[in-house]
Amino acid sequence: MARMIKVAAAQMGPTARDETRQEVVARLLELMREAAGWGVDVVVYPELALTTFFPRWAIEDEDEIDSWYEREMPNAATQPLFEEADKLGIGFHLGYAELAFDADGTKHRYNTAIIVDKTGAITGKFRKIHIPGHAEVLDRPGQHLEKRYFEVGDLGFPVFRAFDSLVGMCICNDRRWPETWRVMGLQGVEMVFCGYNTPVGLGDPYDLDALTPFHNHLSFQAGCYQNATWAVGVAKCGTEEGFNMIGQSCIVAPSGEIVAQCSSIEDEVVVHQCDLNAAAEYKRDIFNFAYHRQPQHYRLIVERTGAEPPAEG
Ligand code: ING
Repeated sequence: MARMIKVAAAQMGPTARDETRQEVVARLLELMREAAGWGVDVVVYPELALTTFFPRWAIEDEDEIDSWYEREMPNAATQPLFEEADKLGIGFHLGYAELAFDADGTKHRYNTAIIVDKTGAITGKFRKIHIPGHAEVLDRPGQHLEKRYFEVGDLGFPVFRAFDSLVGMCICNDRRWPETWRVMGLQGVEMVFCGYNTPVGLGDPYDLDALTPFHNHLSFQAGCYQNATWAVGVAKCGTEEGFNMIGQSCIVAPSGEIVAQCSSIEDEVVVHQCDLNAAAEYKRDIFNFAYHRQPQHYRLIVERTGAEPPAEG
């Protein structure tokens, strides 16, 4: 029996520094309604979808820094998104900057993403673990100061039951690290939502910049194939406040094939009907740990490294 989930990658073009949350949410609603017209089950938005990519600036004033974050979710600005999703009967994934407070009032800043189910309830939260860039301003054309603005996520890489599936999340740089995919893969993940804001032209060597689009898709395709999962990778892209960010939002199958891809660097929706059982085929066959990871396969590892095979059973 096929288990289908129709997903939309809701790519965003540039968001200006002075664009209000209300103006951004109006764009997100437009994308959601277009996706709903295709009959999707879930809409996936980018990383930091509510604001411009503010870590490109060294901001000193604490209140100004905090103005880029959400203190609660939903809130007045984002409530219309939850209401529209509930009305349309679809779920969504949203990336945003989260301000969180401990019981003793200690403040924490995270690069966060949530899964909202078809009833408008938040059924999953993830906080970005691989925080790229720098904490200090470097002598280069553009800055990438995420280490200045976000703590390392403290929620691990959980996999949630959602949309009749096992769904995980990662954010941007997380997708480049094999551990990200493997930790979710070992939990049986079938669908990964990943938003990204990937700048180029900040002053890295040209050969690195030129390969950024290739490395973007390579990360998704390898992660999906080696962990037998679908993924939806969604960009905020285009020339945002003078700096370029890549698009190429994509939907990737457990085979590693890109089955849908945005062709613009603007707000754009692409959709795909994903057969979740396609992931199951790979888990049952080529990536069947129980069947293929046999003790005798450890022989070479043991001979070459002296490593002890795992205890039997
Ligand atoms: N951005 C980038 C990313 O990992 C980057 C940082 C750009 C790393 C290009 C390597 C090459 O896609 C975020 N926000 O993580």
